[in-house]
Amino acid sequence: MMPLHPTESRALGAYRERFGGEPEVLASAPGRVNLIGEHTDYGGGFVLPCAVGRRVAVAAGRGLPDEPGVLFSSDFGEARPLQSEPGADGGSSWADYPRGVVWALGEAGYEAGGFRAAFAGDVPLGAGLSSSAAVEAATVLALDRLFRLDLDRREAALLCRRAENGYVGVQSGILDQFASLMCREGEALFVDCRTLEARPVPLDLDRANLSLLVCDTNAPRVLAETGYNDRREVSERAAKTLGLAELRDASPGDLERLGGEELRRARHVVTENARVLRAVEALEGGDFREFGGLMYASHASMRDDYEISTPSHDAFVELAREAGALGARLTGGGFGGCAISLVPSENVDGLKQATFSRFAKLALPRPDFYTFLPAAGARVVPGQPSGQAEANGGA
Ligand code: GAF
Repeated sequence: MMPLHPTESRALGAYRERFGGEPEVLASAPGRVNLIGEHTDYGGGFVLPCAVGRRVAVAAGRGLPDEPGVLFSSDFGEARPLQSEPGADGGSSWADYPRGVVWALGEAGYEAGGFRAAFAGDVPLGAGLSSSAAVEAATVLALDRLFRLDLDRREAALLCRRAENGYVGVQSGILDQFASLMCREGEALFVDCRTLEARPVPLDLDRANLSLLVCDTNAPRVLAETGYNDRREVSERAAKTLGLAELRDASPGDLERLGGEELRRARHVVTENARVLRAVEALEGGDFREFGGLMYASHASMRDDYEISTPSHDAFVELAREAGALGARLTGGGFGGCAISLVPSENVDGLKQATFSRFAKLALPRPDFYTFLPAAGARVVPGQPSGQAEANGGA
């Protein structure tokens, strides 16, 4: 049997302990960082994420006939009924993500019956590393296997987004679900969010002696949801002003026809899409310096034009520059959460220490750090009774 990720072992143990017996399927899915291409997905643009080594795992089985479905979280130590309305647990609940997947499957005409499931995860929560997409992606893979739905990965990602938009009520794009389901170890994934065509891009950081250092700023994400929805609305309005279906189709020349907030938001999106295309070329040519420069430019655009950065993000990006990082930027939806940097490996400790002391001086929350290598996407673990499968490649 292939080695299990710690979250997979925990989900398996939790299933045995909670429900007795063996699960029929064990699946897991990673969190992600987006390397470049922020707030471009919902305008049909380009993104370049990679998966990280933190995952959410689920062990599941069909249970007894007529048994009401149960969702158990080993991290929260609590069980929730599968059948429930969104928000029924009192505010937002981790259980709404798997429930949302079941709902989305039903809406799309797939029959997933009752099941029992135990979850375990180590993707930091609410840090902008897509813990929710990881729950959705692991759930959809497990249900695909359990009920023989025969979904392909694109379809699975679209169902997860539907769960997020229609059940959980967050108007996100396709970036996170796509990354969690489609990324592969040692690679980034270039995604055209309009056509949903995706191709791997090499990201051999070890060979270049570079580290992907992630700084979780721990900045409170107070405006995250309203700010996100507002940015989306304004950028969709800017497309309308230009008579375009999506901002993806706007050219730099079009920007002259916009003013004020619409101009700033659209300028970020137009220049960011162009940066993603150049970033892919840079990585394909092994030019990390060029790639890093694009990361810095992307951050400036998010700070000045999209206005989704925070003092913590800006301080970290400047410290990264001082520490000789090739690039650094906010990653994810913004208004808090993580920043990333591409740093010569020998400079990682120095950058961490400098950040701790500068943040303390500026009275900013103390950050957490992770160093990631591009990790594998979602998988069903082979060796479980109904899981003859494969890592990423066929759901
Ligand atoms: C969040 C959303 F969920 C994504 O769809 C994407 O828009 C991202 O913010 C910003 O690039 O992670």
